[in-house]
Amino acid sequence: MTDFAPILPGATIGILGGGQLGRMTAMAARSMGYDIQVLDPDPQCASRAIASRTITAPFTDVEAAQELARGCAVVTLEIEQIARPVLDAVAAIAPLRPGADPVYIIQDRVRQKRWLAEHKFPVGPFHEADSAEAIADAVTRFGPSIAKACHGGYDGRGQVRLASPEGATDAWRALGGRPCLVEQRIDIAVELSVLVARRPTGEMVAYPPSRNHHTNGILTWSVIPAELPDALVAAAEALAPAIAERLGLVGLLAVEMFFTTDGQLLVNELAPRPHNTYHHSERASATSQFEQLVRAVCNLPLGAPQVIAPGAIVNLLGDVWLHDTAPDVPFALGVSGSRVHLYGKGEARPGRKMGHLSAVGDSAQEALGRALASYRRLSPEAAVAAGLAGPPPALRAADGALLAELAAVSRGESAPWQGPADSDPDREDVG
Ligand code: AIR
Repeated sequence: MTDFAPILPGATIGILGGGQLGRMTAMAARSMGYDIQVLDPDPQCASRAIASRTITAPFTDVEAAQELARGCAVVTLEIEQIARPVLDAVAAIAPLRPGADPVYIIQDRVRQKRWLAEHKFPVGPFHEADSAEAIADAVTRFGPSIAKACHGGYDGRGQVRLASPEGATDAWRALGGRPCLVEQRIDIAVELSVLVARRPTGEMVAYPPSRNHHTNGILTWSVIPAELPDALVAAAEALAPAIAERLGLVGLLAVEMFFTTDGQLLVNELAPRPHNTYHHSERASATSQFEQLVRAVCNLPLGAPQVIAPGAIVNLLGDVWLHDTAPDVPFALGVSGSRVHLYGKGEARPGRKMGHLSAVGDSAQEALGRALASYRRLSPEAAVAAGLAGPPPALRAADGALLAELAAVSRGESAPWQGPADSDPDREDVG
């Protein structure tokens, strides 16, 4: 039975995972008077500085996770790759929020896609592959595709792009000869995401969409508000809570979406935790995603999600530290409205998320321009390498196909998503 008693400040919150997402959640929890304990395989994990106790153990260690749960009023997580026996063992001792089932569905890419399709949520064409031949078959059918490892890949890892079936053997090998998901490459007009918070009572709030830009599968920048037509915003803001409710998840759910060049709104992937595309919420939103997670898992009233100042972030990957010139933090901070966020990770590796720059402004365009200007000042070499040395992208004046589709949405000629399929036979059973 769900326990609706609020978990009050002074209590201890456990977090499975101690990376940057746990660290920023822990900071918010500390501000609200909670204590924090974390479990992470890395003894030097980013949350260590904030947590009162760090248990060093792999995400498969049931006994270590039980030890964490015994000391906590509630346990949440900041990475979804936690073994199912660990999730179940924790849930038997303390409330596990988001819940073992939603995490189990989301943590495997094939299971997640299958679940979305079965529940009639809009997804692009995909195929499950357990051999090089199966990958080749999928690419023959789909054309240009992307193969993604079912498990363990995040931040662009465990993904291989395929232009033709000839690449299948190499892709299969590169993914370690393990089952994978093959997705047709989509013609994307806009990448966006919506963050939802859900309490044990079922109450939800959805944040306005964030507009995102990825390079090689890793987020480069995010900006809010997304500067998209109202109809598209409304469709995205309805889609994400419908998924959270159907999953029966408690905590945060980030839904990454594509708006395609032919006017469809598709779900790309789900994350049952704080998300990189809402790091601007610390500055741009009435309630940051990290505070919101604490409120949701402690069953406190959810905070307002609205934008109080247009905001943007640019990620700082390990590459920034690997160029000849050291990052110039003082110069970067000279940009009006900018702030630097560093995660305290000891080792800079290419593609590793080490921190981000944020900026606020009078408009989304200004906030993004400032965050990118700050990035160019921090590391001109990294800006050139990341393709961010030129003028900032114009959020309102994109290419012709996008403008045509967005105009059709604005005129009401195209509906990006029609709402949950009420005829879904097992609608009642989930939640
Ligand atoms: N993370 C979790 N899923 C996706 C991402 N990016 C965050 C979590 C996790 C950290 O990345 O905060 O703990 C791991 O970062 P790294 O650089 O140690 O691999």
